[in-house]
Amino acid sequence: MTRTALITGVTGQDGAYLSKLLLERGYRVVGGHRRSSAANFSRHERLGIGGQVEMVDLDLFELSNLQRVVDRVRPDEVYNLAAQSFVGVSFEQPLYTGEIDALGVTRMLEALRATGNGARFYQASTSEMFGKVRAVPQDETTPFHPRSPYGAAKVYGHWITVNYREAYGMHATCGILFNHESPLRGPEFVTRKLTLGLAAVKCGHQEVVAVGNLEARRDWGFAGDYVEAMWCMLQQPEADDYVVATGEAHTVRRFVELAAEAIGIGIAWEGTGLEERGIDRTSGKTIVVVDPQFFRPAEVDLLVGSPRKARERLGWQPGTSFLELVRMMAEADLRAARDRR
Ligand code: NDP
Ligand code: GDR
Repeated sequence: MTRTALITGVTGQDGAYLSKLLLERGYRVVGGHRRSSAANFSRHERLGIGGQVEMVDLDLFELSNLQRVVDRVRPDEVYNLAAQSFVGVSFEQPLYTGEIDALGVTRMLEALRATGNGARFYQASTSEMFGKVRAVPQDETTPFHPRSPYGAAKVYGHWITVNYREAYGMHATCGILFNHESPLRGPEFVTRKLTLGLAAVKCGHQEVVAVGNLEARRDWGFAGDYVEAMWCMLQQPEADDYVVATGEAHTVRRFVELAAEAIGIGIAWEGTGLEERGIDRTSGKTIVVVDPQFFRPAEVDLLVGSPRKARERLGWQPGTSFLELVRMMAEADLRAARDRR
């Protein structure tokens, strides 16, 4: 029998990759998207699945809306990917971030509990919950210490999911995913900002790329690999929590260097602190500058995860290396920038 999956946040990076995966596996995929003045399904178009997902209006702000959607759709699996997902903006919009990323999860769980058809639930938890890390690498037992309203809201979303599992026996699982990127990544996140910006510099569309903290270290994987882990989690007989990561950390600085190299630019660094600049070795021009507007009021310096449990229990491992990921993103954005000429 055809299984039905409901994906909230279906228009986002992960929503698009997960839709493609589930369609390929024969699911009926229903996507929840919030109303906006211009519907944006461009990621689905880019993955060649435009029009294949059944779209429903869904906003995590509105409990009655979620109840009606769940009643109508009768999902077997629910992937709760919707969120205000940008850490930087969460400092500017802490209440909205809490409404959606914390209480929104409870609304979704309540809607499912009320329907009582036993749908399996996936919550998009995050490495940002580890924040000021208490152990390196981080795994499922590492205590949380969030460093942003986003991280704090996600900790609530995580624990309420665990609570509904324990209190009501729901098959509710949290995937604690570390940063995952792709050519479909939102342009405000540092990796995509860099690949878009450097491609624009290369094509003469812009002079410089301004960034914040070059020393931040992240465990970056490929989104296409990570949605596979989400699906594996919901196929387990028992619900549980899993870290999904590569186990490798790199600095933002290293990402700049490799992304530039991938499109034929050699970078040399000059100066320190706010005066530091990335220079194009060939032209001698400054192409990367540091701008304090991109610093965060409280920073997460290092995140690196241990994917051991996911490997042992789910048989999951990342299929794309860091270098392959950087090249994939840099080359895609260079091709697009050239087409804009
Ligand atoms: P995106 O920012 O690309 O997508 C977020 C999605 O949520 C969009 O579809 C957005 O809709 C939707 N959304 C936002 N607010 C609401 C709302 N009030 N009601 C319904 N939908 C809403 O995020 P990603 O795809 O990168 O991430 C997916 C999830 O995984 C998020 O919860 C994120 O916090 C979490 N996560 C992401 C990681 C990553 O590295 N990518 C790592 C760990 C966790 P719209 O298109 O209208 O804006
Ligand atoms: P993050 O991703 O906060 O880890 O959250 P982001 O790419 O925004 O930042 C990563 C690190 O890079 C530093 N940085 C910059 N960040 C941005 N956005 N822009 C810059 O110019 C810049 N310069 C340096 C940041 O300070 C930070 O240290 C992402 C989101 O997808 C979350 O939803 C998800 O939960 C986590 O990853 C895991």
